[in-house]
Amino acid sequence: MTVQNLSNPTTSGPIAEPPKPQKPYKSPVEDINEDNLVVSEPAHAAAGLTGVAVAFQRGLQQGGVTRTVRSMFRINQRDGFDCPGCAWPEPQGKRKPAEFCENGAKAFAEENTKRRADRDFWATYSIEDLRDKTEYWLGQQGRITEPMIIRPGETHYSPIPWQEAFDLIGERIRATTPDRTVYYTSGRTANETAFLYQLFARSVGTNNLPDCSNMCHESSGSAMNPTIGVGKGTVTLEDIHNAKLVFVVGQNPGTNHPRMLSALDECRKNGGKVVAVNPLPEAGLLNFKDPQTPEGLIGKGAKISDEFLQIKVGGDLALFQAFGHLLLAYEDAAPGTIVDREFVETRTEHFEAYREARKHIDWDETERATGLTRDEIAKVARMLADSDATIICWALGVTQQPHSVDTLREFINILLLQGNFGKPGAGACPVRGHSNVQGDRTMGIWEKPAPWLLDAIDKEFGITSPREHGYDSTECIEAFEQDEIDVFVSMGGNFALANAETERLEAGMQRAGLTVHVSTKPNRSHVVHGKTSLILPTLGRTDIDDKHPGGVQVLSVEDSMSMVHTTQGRLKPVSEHLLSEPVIIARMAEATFGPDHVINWREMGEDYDVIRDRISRTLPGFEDFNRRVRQRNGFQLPSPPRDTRTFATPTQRAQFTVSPLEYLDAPEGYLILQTMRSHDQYNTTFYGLDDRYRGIKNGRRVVLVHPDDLAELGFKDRDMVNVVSVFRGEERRADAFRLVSYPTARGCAAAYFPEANALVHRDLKARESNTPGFKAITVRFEPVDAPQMS
Ligand SMILES: Nc1nc2c(c(=O)[nH]1)N[C@H]1C(S)=C(S)[C@@H](COP(=O)(O)OP(=O)(O)OC[C@H]3O[C@@H](n4cnc5c(=O)[nH]c(N)nc54)[C@H](O)[C@@H]3O)O[C@H]1N2
Ligand SMILES: Nc1nc2c(c(=O)[nH]1)N[C@H]1C(S)=C(S)[C@@H](COP(=O)(O)OP(=O)(O)OC[C@H]3O[C@@H](n4cnc5c(=O)[nH]c(N)nc54)[C@H](O)[C@@H]3O)O[C@H]1N2
Ligand SMILES: [Mo]
Repeated sequence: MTVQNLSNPTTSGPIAEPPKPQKPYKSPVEDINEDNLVVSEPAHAAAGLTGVAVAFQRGLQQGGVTRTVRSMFRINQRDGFDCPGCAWPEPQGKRKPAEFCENGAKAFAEENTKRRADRDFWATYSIEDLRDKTEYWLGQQGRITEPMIIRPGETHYSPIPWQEAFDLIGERIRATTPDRTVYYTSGRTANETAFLYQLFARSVGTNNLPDCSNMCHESSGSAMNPTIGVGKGTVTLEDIHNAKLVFVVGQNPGTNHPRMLSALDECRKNGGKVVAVNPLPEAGLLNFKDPQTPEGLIGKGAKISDEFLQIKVGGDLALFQAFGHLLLAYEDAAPGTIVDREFVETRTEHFEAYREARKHIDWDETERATGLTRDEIAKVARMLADSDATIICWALGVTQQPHSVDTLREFINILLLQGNFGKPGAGACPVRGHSNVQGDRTMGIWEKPAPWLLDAIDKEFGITSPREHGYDSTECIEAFEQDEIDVFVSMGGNFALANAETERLEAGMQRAGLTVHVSTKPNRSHVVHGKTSLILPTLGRTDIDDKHPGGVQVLSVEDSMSMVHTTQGRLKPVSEHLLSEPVIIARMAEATFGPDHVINWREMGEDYDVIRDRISRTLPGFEDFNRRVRQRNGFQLPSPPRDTRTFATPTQRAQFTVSPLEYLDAPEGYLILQTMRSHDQYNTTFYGLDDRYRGIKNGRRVVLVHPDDLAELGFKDRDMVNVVSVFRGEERRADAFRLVSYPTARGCAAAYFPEANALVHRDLKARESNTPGFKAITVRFEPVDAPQMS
């Protein structure tokens, strides 16, 4: 295998002395100084010229002029790379010269950086030093350039040749039992990589395949699979353009899915209406300045939402139950005008139970749960009644709470009531996060695999996959703590920092025998590592993958609307020692199973067409994968609700469901805290310190609180506090945050992910999906004696 000679010949074996840097290493950035926090008025519109300017500036800082200009125009182009920014689909046919998005460009600039966390970096800083740094500082050091290892008793990571690293992994996996090994996946992982990775885990003999989806949209799948027979969205981009009414619930598209704003704008231009449901008046939900048009660059911008329901955190279940109540009341008043009877009778079940349950409503409690008035709710219920093509879009604002699955089932009820499946402009639209998180699940990254999937894998590859379910990401916290994990492999991501219960998880991870991090940049998980730890540096989306006998390789991804298409990097990698993810997996597998294994790993690492051929024989919807993925725009995976108004549930009918009312009610003196992303971060990677739309700059340890709540709790704007969460009588703490007076809904607060993750108890999670309750934290504030800010 040609990739074999990528082994780095210049490094040594175990060392006693800390390595010495060959040349002095200097960090390109200062770490965050929270005293420099600047707070200004929140913005009322997203994107526009500032966005373009910021994106190019970041690109130039990280990558230099040529790399920036050459590559920014290849984002989301037919022969270019898929934007690593988010999973929103690209418009087809009339694709603009560059579907430009500020945050997509920043994601790209981060990866495309010329900064290097090379061996001098690792020799300069000890683990103790690195543990004191913020994630911002760690990530800004740039791309990792060669495999690194730290062994028990050592203070620094030092280089290790690739083959030695693979041999060590193989040895450790063989030395333990399969159920004591875990394989985590972050959602940037491409289809072919994901397929190979799950095959590796199952060949070892475990379904321990936790993924970032467990912390993200797992609740969406848990609600949708049993009710409509699929765990994915049922709309296309065209549907968004043609809908009469689009809900955007619990989502901040101006920051996290900026290209979605173009689609909402188009929907409104076609006469559709948009309703935003959010505790925060997010800039992108209010107005949008389309950077693709001259007016958008300099003008005032277009309105995005026709109605904005400023809901209390956790109030969405109550809101959609109220919608159901009102729609049924309108139907009673004018039979045959609201409910799509033909659809309900022929395609669904349990409507009568639903109707019965929604007959009565306690308006006082509904108003308390939602923080909205009956009139505000009725106004939007009327819009629903008047629409014959409604789409509900949602994201994390409704997936990370104890009652999330109930909330999402209530969304499905509302859509079913009016027959909003399988017709133009209608359907369910969970808006995914990581650019290939949906594809990873399609490829079998799932700790609770369906039996048919394992049967198909076993038939194609001649292995016997284990049937027992594995750990999800939440269960791993406890498994680490109980010493039940010997080997933890991480395909991308930053498991320690992204998950709940930061302190206990970090302590737990350090008890594992071996942690393996396939990464592009330094992160927190690398420095709260297992007893022995490997960092394996890999190619990113934008890097060319050409060290193969057959030349350049392409990968593929699936977006939020089930479109599968290719992605291909063009840039010269920052180091000649990087390996692609499929090659890393193939070589780990070869080192684990030896060259005579029933699966020919080497062949798949060399030629991704071979992986695709085998996927096409294993997974439905991927027939003729190699040819179809190379067509213009790729291909769309089938969806029974969308394509044929059919539902692959046990009875072949969609299910109405009945859930009791539930919401988050903070006791006296407490607020409900949600955690969210700033405009200048990608999950645990911080691009910079400017949450521009919310007016928060140069600092991240802030808690946004309504001015009246601040006054009621006896605090002032900019007071320094420690945040204390309570869950089942247990407390968790996160120290030294500034309170910021902010127009959020009453009774709620907001802080940034991941600074606030330490507050999330591991049992605070969504029932049924196990997703951490990142948007459901009961907190109080303790005053800290600190100098007041000017
Ligand atoms: N630039 C950038 N893009 C990204 C990411 C990134 O970090 N940076 N992350 C990617 C990933 S992995 C994901 S999953 C997505 C995340 O995309 P989002 O879901 O938009 O991410 P969050 O920042 O968590 O925002 C959640 C929104 O829900 C609102 N919210 C909080 N609680 C509630 C509630 O109880 N009810 C309602 N109705 N709303 C609520 C918050 O005010 C906020 O506007 O974005 C993806 N895209
Ligand atoms: N409090 C709170 N916590 C949350 C959330 C929240 O809303 N609130 N959201 C949750 C959600 S939605 C998600 S998806 C998770 C995210 O969890 P993860 O996906 O685990 O975290 P990321 O921060 O996206 O991972 C960043 C790291 O990925 C590596 N990386 C980047 N690109 C590549 C690549 O191409 N290949 C490889 N191998 N590595 C790469 C880099 O080393 C980088 O440090 O966090 C969850 N945690
Ligand atoms: Mo996510």
